[in-house]
Amino acid sequence: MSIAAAQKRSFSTVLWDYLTTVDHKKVAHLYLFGGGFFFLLGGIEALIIRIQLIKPMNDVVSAGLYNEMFTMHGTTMIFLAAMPLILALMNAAMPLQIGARDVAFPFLNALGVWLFIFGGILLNLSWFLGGAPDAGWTSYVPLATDSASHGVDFYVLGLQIAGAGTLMSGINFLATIVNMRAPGMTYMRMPLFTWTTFITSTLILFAFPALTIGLFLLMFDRMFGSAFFDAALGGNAIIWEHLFWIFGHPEVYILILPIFGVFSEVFATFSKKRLFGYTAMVFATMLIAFLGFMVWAHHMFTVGLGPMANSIFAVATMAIAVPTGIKIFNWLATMWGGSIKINSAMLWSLGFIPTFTIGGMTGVMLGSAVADYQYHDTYFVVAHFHYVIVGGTVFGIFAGLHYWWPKMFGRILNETLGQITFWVFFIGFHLTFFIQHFLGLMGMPRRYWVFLEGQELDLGNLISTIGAFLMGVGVIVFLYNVVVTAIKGEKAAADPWDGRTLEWSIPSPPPFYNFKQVPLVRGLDALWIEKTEGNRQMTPGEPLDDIHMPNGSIMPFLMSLGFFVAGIGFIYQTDHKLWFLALYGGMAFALGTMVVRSLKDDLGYYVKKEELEREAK
Ligand code: HEM
Ligand SMILES: [Cu+2]
Repeated sequence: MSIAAAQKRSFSTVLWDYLTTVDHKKVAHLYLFGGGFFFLLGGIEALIIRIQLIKPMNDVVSAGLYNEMFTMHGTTMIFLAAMPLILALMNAAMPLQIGARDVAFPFLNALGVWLFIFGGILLNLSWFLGGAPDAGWTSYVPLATDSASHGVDFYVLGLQIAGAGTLMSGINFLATIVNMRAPGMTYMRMPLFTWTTFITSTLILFAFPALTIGLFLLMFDRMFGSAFFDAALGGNAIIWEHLFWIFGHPEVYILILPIFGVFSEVFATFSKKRLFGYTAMVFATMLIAFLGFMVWAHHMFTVGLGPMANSIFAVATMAIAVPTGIKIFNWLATMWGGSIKINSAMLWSLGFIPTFTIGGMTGVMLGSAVADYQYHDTYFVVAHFHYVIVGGTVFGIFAGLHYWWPKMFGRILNETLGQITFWVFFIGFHLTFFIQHFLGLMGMPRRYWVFLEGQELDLGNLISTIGAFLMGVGVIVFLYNVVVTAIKGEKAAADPWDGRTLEWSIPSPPPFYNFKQVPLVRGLDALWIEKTEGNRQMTPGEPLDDIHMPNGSIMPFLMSLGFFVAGIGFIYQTDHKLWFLALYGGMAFALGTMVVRSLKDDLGYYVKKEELEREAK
């Protein structure tokens, strides 16, 4: 490979390049395309749900198909859209923010993204192979163990494979941030997005194993005759709920903490001020992460754990409002007196503050165990969690994409289209979900296929559906923007936003080795410090020298393919023993690729110093 690789490349070279890439910047693209695709799919499923609920006693979809729709919508949005899109932002920005040339384990990074893609494909194959999962994204037993089609099996195997990928990414990011920071980049000089990536990765590290275990037990109950959750045989169905929510509650913080990091970068950059209360922000993030592990049973208030347990979990839940409030006020104080520039990234961030605050307030309401008996499993809950995951995570993903798009693709997204996207989506969002609070309080249950006439639920549901379509329009405008930008977008300078952190000190898009010389960091907002002292670029933290790079590899793709085939084998071996061939074959193939990977020395290659010098001219 040579640096002067700017020639026009054919489709197959580009494809091969992505199939074999171990470069975090291209892995970010893969997460973006994969996550974006599934976001559209989950969005279509949401629209089908809303079409069914547009009027009372509607019959556009059958009851069974409706169950599949909301199950796949929730599962897809959480695991295959929101998380991968966040991983896209992390891969795109975090290594650059700490002045690293790559992540600690580039091969593992590629393996993570392919496991996610194959897991997502496996899960969605269920639509074509006799029925999708239909027991909700929470897959509560005994509903899940009794579900007759193979749907839930696809859920178990698909999530197991995709989840393994996420766990790997988390570990990889931890190792990267601990080991690969540029000289001078102490922990308390790290940009906030890097901090939240770090803390989120610890959450992944501790939360995902609970899901893994839960899925294994469910798999054994459904496929191999065990009875972990079967009360009739001495099992316990509540154990599933505990395992699921010990994972599931931290999961919502995995979805929101990185986004807090995005907003912190955006507010600081476009207010031209250093983030207010940086240290408090870091510790508030840690505190939220810690409390996030202590509150899972607030999803189980109505299970009957008793008043003592309910009270403890209620208090712990409400306590999270404190560090979250600290953050909200710090963002406001960051803007206070700043020289504020309002563009698309800023609009999403500004829109987030009131939206997320509403979501937080209904969260505190739900955290009251007594009141939850009334709200539980009503549309109030649906409204609450969409206010936090859409008003938080999805807004933040859009903010992050508008902010880092120039760095990721070398072009700036069209500003007008960006603002149209925001306003259409924002108005659509509040139309859809605000009214659902009241539908819930009026008794409309969650996950019901139809509602009755004459219960005053008609108008609210109609408005909600109209809002959902507006959101769809917003997304279409965004896609149009992406296409327009790709064709004739404005070329981005290295530092289009007058940024503060290291990623803006190198070209857009960055060269494959990121930093020619790893920069020397002298404080928080490293680039800003140099700018204020009149330096036009970062002072290098090392002499110019050969750069060691990893080789690309098709192995991560093949390994994931092996697990995918084995997954299908697992699902169908209950029907016919011949499927054991796929099971063992896929496993053997995956393990074979691991053996090859372990035995083959792959020392990478060097970009020569002379080549780097020549390029500088
Ligand atoms: C395009 C905007 C969206 C619309 C119109 C929408 C609509 C809905 C509706 C109507 C339900 C409730 C179904 C029912 O209980 O009967 C639902 C459930 C759910 N949604 Fe969304 N949604 C949207 C976006 C999202 C996003 C972005 C996420 C996550 C990142 C998400 C996560 C969930 C989850 C986890 C459930 C629960 C599924 C279940 O009960 O098993 N939604 N959505
Ligand atoms: Cu929770």
